[in-house]
Amino acid sequence: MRILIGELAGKKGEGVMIQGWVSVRRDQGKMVFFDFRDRSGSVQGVVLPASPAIETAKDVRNEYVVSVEGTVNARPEKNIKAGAQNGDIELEVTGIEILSRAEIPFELGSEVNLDTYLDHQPFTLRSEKSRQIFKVQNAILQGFRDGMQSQDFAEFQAPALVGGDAEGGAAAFKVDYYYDQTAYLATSPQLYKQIMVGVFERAYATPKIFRGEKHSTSRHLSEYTSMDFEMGFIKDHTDVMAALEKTLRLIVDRVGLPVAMPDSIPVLKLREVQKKLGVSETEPDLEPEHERAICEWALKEHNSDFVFVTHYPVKKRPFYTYEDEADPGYTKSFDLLFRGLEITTGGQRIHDYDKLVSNIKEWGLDPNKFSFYLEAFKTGMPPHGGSATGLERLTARLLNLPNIKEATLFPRDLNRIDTLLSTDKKE
Ligand code: AMO
Repeated sequence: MRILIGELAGKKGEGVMIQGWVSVRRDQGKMVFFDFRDRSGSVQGVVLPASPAIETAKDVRNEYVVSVEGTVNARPEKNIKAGAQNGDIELEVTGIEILSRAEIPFELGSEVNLDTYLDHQPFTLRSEKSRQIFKVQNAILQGFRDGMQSQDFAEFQAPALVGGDAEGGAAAFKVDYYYDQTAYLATSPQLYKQIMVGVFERAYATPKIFRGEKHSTSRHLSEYTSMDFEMGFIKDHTDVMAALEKTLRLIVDRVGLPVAMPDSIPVLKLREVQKKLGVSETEPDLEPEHERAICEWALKEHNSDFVFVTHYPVKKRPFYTYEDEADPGYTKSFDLLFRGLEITTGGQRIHDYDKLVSNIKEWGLDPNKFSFYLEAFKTGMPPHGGSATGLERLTARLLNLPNIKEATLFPRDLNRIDTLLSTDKKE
């Protein structure tokens, strides 16, 4: 029966069978050494000249998938690798069965440029570094779900096929629907998560989001995963920020990487940020270099990798954003910046039906197209708000990866759907 490589340490002197990949093969005189790996780790194997497996061993190359039988031996004192997994044992191989041969484009883990890495993802994703990145991503998503559930939010499945863009500004991909109709891929679950406040009060979702980002940057994808939530009966946007902060703390805790997160994340109004940075207060948003600069300030002054920026101008935000009565012209909305990059947008929403209809018109949109959404408000909606955090952006910043594509399993952008759009591969 197969046992995992991670369990070998407790099997000294026993005969075992493991299954996995060959990471490295080394020939030393008449002996052959291997590093075998499976999902639990790696171990060194040695095939002695007299082993019945020696002929097969000579045939086995890197990345072959093998089933290996052998005895777990203590390593000679001089060969012990202190601190390394299985550093004090090795597997004396008595049998190897090749389950799959492999032909590799280059050695796994070699430094290749990003395009080559992405072109070969079915292979390159197996490297130690990539596996760690996506394990972290797995922990983030699980942490988000647990953080939400622990605050009494219920998960719902947001639709990917929608009638139009919910954000009033994001470029939506068209889909040929039945009977010559046009549908779109969702640019946000915004309208649906608000509708779900009427159902669950507190709802969250982790949908795929599609945006026609016709520019090539290190922070934009055409398809990304969004960690969305929405909650009813709030006092204002600060309740949303508190729920988000609580969940992020849990995520940071789970991931276990060093992150500067003080007891309270600094909060500044957009105009305060602009004043600090010497930028005109009439600018409606922050440029990437300003996001970086204010994050540097937060780290220096508050020992925080995070900073909330609130009160974006009414006209810069989508039609559903709540205006602050105490600060007319500005909204009860926020962005959360993390290590120089916006990772979250959120805020309080308008819950008054008439105000919402008049805003839709004012934003140059057609209220008839929003009648389905508007029914939620017509039929009674509490004060509410929520936010959305980009999974890949958070992963990239947590791991200090310069390009979001390194934190995306199968990135889609202007020039890439796997290798489908590569110019040299076109028919
Ligand atoms: P927004 O459009 O700011 O807000 O998106 C929210 C977060 O999603 C991530 N994000 C992206 N990640 C990768 N590639 C992209 N092209 C991309 N676009 C956005 C970012 C961003 O902060 N409905 C509102 C949210 C809300 O108010 O609840 C919205 O979609 O991390």
